[in-house]
Amino acid sequence: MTSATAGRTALICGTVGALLCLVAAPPVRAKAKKMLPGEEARLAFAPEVPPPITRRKPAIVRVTLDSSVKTTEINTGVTYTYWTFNGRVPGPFIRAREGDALEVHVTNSDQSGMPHNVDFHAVTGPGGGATVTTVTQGEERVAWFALLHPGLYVYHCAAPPVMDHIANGMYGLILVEPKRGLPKVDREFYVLQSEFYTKELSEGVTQLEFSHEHGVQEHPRFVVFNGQVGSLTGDGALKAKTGERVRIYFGNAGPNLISSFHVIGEIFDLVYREADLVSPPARSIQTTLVPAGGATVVEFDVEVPGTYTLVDHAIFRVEKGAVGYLQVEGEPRHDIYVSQDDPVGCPGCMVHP
Ligand SMILES: [Cu+2]
Repeated sequence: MTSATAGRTALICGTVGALLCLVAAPPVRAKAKKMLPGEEARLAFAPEVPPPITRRKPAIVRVTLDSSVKTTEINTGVTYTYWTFNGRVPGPFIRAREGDALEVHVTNSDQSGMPHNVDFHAVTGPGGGATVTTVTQGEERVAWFALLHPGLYVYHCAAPPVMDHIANGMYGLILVEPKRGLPKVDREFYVLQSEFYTKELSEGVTQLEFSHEHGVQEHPRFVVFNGQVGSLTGDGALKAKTGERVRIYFGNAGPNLISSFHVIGEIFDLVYREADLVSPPARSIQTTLVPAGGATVVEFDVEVPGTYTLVDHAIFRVEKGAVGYLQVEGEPRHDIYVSQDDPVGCPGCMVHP
């Protein structure tokens, strides 16, 4: 057995509850009494979230992350060439369970020739997996990682220069559910904040170019939810009904800014601060800090119908795109919210549409 094979065998057999051994070398496999089951990872693209995991035993969870570039609108009438996982920014939301082994297949369809890889903040080991997943166009690498800690984690590309790969869109979230699962809610949403750094537009040009210099200066043109301005407005607004309980899985890919995540008109009933799914959650929170490369999970009941506004409460960032809506339908609740006069909108203010 080579050292690599022995190590891989040790990982799959040893850290995942000693159940056993999908890729074990023959002598080990022969001793296996029970094979750890394998399954495809549950994936969804923002703002969707894959359904909860109902099994109560560990599994090997397979996921393929393919890197490619894609040019699409970042703001109305303005395009940007994103670097992506699976063709989208943010990349897919991956749902797994504490004790699972993540089997990741990393591929590269990027015709520019750039190498890419994946650093999972959910992974214990050098580079969060980046050091063993670097691929160039046409290559595939496979690695297995034990998911030892429950939580909501950022993943991102960490190929050099790492800041450019993050700044151009190579990130997403992976949820590692606690072994007992999470409490049932009515709606779950995937929202990821990030910023984009671009050069000035020349006259007559509608394609924005990346600016490493503005990244160094921490001077973003856009601060957005789910990859582009307006992703959670208009037809993209989140929807719920009165009486429902909402959970938002909120990540911050940065690459520079800290988010002061707030929903205007709501108070978070629960905040799993910094996406800590082990400790008791905080209660009755107005705004929660989410560091670059970090995440949070918030829950709240929606009692009163109307439009609620997701913002980074560093409020000038609303003008850079950090705004989205949750539209709640239902009967009025005059026992909670009532006025002598009708509400007055403020067209153009963005926070009270
Ligand atoms: Cu990359």
